[in-house]
Amino acid sequence: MKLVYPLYPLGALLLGSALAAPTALPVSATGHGYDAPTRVQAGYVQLRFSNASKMPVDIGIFRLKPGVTDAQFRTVGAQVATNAAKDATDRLNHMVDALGGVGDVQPGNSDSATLYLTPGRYVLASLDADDTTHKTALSMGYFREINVRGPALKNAPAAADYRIRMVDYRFELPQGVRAGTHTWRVLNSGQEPHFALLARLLPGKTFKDAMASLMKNDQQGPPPVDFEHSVYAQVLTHGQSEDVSWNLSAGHYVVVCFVDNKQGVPHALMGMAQELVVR
Ligand SMILES: [Cu+2]
Repeated sequence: MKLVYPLYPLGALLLGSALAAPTALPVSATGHGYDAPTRVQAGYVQLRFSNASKMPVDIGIFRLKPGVTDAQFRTVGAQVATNAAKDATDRLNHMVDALGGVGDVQPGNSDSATLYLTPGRYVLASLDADDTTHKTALSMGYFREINVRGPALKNAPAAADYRIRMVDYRFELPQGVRAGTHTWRVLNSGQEPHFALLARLLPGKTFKDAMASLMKNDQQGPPPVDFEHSVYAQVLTHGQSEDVSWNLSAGHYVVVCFVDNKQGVPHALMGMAQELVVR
């Protein structure tokens, strides 16, 4: 029996590394809401989001702060979605921590993001609204509670290919980015919440054109960037990061954050609009 004992730590190590992948969290959009588990273990989680509905849908993960109710989240979330109140984003930030998620997924498609969840009460939610009808995704059912239970697993993902670090109010962007599918770690080292949206400049358009368009409130004519094929990492509270996989074609991109400050000014107009070259 003496042999067994010294072998045990090695066995545990091998077993440990085999189990070290982020926990899968499968979620699908049905057209009437999210189909999702009601609980998941704390640690790194790979949100695997598929869209079985007929409309593009996104998903964000939010940890409710103590005492915050579902109803409060939904009320303020709807105000954020419809730009109904200048300070709605700020009020929501005091109610939740934003842990990331997946940007708009087209019908029939899927996408994933790897993020870290500590134990607590969470909601899966979309803070989108239809531009013309102002109908919110929340009112269509895109709101779901999920419990994250401890202890947290030690299952960190492998290092990402590229990294975007967000501070107040700037992006630290990687150099020498190659076209194709790569993993990106997006992390928020600032105090305010931020997100990163990458949109390619349309042929013949410059970063200056994109900035001029951002400055104007009344959008006339087509935008100078391809918003339709943009990719983005969802809103992250300070200290949070998420890993996403993006397939970028070569070109010049604008990286922007549209989170509003306390006065309702988008961060994009405070320095968080920068150029990224993909070759
Ligand atoms: Cu920002």
